[in-house]
Amino acid sequence: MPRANEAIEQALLEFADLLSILSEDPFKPRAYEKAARAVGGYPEDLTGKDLKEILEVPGVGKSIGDKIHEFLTSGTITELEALRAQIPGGVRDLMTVPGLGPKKAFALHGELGIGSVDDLAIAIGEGRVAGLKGFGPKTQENILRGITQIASAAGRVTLGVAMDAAKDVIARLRDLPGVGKIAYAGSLRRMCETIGDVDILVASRHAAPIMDGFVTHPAVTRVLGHGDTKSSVLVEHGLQVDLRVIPAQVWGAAMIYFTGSKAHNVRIREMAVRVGLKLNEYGLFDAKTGELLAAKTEEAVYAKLGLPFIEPTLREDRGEVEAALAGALPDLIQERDIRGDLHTHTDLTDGVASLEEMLDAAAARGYAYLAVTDHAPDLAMQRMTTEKILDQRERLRALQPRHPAMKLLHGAELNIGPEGELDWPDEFLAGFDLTVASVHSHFTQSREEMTRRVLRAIENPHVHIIGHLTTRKVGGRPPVDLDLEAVFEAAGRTGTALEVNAHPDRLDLKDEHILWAKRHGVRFAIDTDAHATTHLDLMRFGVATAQRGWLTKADVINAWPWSKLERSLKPR
Ligand code: DGT
Ligand code: CA
Ligand code: CA
Ligand code: ZN
Repeated sequence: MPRANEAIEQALLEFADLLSILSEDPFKPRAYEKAARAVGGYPEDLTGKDLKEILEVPGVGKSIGDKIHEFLTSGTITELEALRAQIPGGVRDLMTVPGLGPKKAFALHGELGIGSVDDLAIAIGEGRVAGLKGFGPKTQENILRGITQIASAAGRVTLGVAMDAAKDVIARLRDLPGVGKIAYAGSLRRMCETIGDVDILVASRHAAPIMDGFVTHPAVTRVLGHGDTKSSVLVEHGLQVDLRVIPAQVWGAAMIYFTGSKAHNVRIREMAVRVGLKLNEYGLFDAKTGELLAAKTEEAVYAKLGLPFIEPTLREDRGEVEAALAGALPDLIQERDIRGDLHTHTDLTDGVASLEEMLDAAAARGYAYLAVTDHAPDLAMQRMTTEKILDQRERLRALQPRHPAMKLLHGAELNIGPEGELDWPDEFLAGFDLTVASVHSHFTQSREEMTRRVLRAIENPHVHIIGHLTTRKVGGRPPVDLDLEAVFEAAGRTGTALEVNAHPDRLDLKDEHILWAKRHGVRFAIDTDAHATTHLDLMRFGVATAQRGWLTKADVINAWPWSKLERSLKPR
């Protein structure tokens, strides 16, 4: 089963959201938010824990602890239900639009009687919303973008959610008798940013007991189909999981077929046809005689087509077949190439782990360096001060001897202000080993303003990395409006690295942007932006996204040895 922590985190975040609408107290919602994050990042599964154990989670006091305990024992929180009941359904529906907060939702509902997302789109189209205070053309445009995004994300989940579900199903099926190979294929294996459904393949000669084990999995909420060789179910988040049982002799051909993408399959099938072959999920055949030429492994099938193995993250028909034919496939960055994380937080700001815990967790991953980059003062709610960050620097330096194999870097995540200004003057910035600069506010500036703002940060010699450039959330907040061509040109010219934020809710830069930026000679930093020790493991999603952007380890500064990275951090 998935950990209870994520469900609790969601419930507490909703609690915080509802409180921020319904109560005047600005601090209470923050306490719930902080506790939610702490539970989400807590290494231990809270399932079955008693109140005393729950109170060991940092940031969880008696009142929140009671609610968590209630959730664990009954599956719900009475007070949360009561809060939900106080918000009109129409307002809640409107709040599902990314970028539409509670205040605006209440105004639309109360003053114009708009009670659904569909109504809202119509009302904007008819010009009815324009009369409302605070709903200028820019705001309306943002709302419409948000609505479009909901439509295109409908029925899909993030990579992180799909990966958890797939692992959960595979863990249970793996031990069933008769299960040989088992693996996920489809968009999940290609590590796409959103997943429509999870495709799992099992090699076995006895499908029936495997199908039975699958459809009775405790995570299954509905059985859509229960067949001899294929079954489909729904699990949490309405996610569909398809399971196919195939003979082991055709494993490779089936894996290629069901990994896709469809466009990649079409390309290689056409290649086969041109030389008198036939390719399908059962193998590669001589079209005339029907003789089976290859099927057992992906390598064998590709080889008979005259191709080297093509990594799943490249199989999007973006030139990988041509590159493979020319012997010019990129030597893709791998997770083992990553030598450190350059964007991480501690409990000095909104992280949930202490400095010591973060360092220990990074050391356990075998990192050669780690940058601690807590938020800077201009993000007011984090209450950072110059004194606090200097004190942290001293503590970090004092901890260095405990980590002889890992270079500790003291940094900060700076805020790129609306004019491109940063939190501290240059002299102070020069004192950091490394800085990340990110946009955290004023998301709706015009393209010209936003581009000027980001370019100023890129040109600042004390900025080493631009964090989550577009600020988009997958299936949530839309990206800011930026002249990416100008940004990538400047980043390439100055050597300021662009982040590939590994969090599956962000994946920012995303694959297409990485490909585009790479053409300008941009350097990248694949970072987790960890707010908990467990988040350091999200690195794999960042690496996969970098692979989808065709990056090699030479492109990625945190795959460089410390001596090379150190040289690149000197002010330009
Ligand atoms: P998704 O589920 O929308 O995130 O994306 P996929 O790529 O997982 O698509 P899905 O689940 O419909 O199918 C899994 C793979 O099966 C797909 O990547 C390629 C293969 N496939 C499905 N339909 C076709 C087809 O009509 N022709 C070919 N050549 N391959 C197909
Ligand atoms: Ca799929
Ligand atoms: Ca499917
Ligand atoms: Zn951050």
